[in-house]
Amino acid sequence: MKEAKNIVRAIESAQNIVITSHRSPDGDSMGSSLALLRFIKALGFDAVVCHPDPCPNFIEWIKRGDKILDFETDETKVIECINNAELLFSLDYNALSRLGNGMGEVFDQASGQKIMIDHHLNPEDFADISVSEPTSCSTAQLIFELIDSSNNLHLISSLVAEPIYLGIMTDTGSFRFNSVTPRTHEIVAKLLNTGLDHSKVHEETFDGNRIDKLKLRGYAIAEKLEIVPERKVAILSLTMEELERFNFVKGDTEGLVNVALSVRGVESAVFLKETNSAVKMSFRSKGAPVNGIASDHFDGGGHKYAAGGVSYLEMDETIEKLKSVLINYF
Ligand SMILES: [Mn+2]
Repeated sequence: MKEAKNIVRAIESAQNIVITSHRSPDGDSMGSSLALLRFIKALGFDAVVCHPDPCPNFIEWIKRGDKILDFETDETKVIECINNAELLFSLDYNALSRLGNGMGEVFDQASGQKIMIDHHLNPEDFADISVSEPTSCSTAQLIFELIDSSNNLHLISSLVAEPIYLGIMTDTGSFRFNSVTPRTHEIVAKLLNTGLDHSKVHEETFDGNRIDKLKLRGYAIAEKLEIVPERKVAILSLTMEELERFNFVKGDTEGLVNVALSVRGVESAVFLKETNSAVKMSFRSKGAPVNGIASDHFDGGGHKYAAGGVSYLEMDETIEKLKSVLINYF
């Protein structure tokens, strides 16, 4: 990373440092934030991590006593930190809208030096130094590169390695996506050499299921999974009544669409979830693109192989409409 030495120099000369990341924290936003924080501490300095909203339960454990302020809970404090900072990091996002309205404006108006480190496409130009590497599997991997390229590998303890591993693991679907390269595995080898307990990271992240969540998913697969063989499409739906029956909480249906997609012979999957206001739809595919059907018929859009949509019809009518248009896409 050619900017690494400049970035470390900026860390060494700044009075107050703030690390930010995007809304709805995930393993990579949490991992890259905590890895950078712990690296800055290992250099002998300090920083404050400020996120837009609180971190979800399943990755709460990665904090290990480090504090993360969030704008939703501690607005005044976050504004104060951002305004007083001489150096501000933007990790795992490349557009200020990803901070949400309130925090985005505060960040935009802040006078400190801004450094963006990110791996998404089409970065906005808001930072003084921008490290934009869309070929990197995760921002956590870029934090490793920052540490490596500034000749500070010796500062990677297992405490620094752990959040880097978490970010790489979650952003690569546990090392299965195309974004994983030989370099990723080289980095992971170095992380393991610090004494990091990698199986603990998997266990803490994925083995914290509530029994209600598992029963809801079991029910969905046993009773509600429908295959349309002529179109190689799987359809999975859950009504509000069904969700309530299993004491649904946010996150319980996360990734369920990928379970439908994992059926042999199935090339595309649609997951429909009823909410108070509408039926929300997730489209996934490993064959034909799905953004077209989402934007043409369900007020949505997204990427070629992962898209979202919405329907204001009843669940039954929505599924009927979906089935009637499948033939045009699959
Ligand atoms: Mn990421």
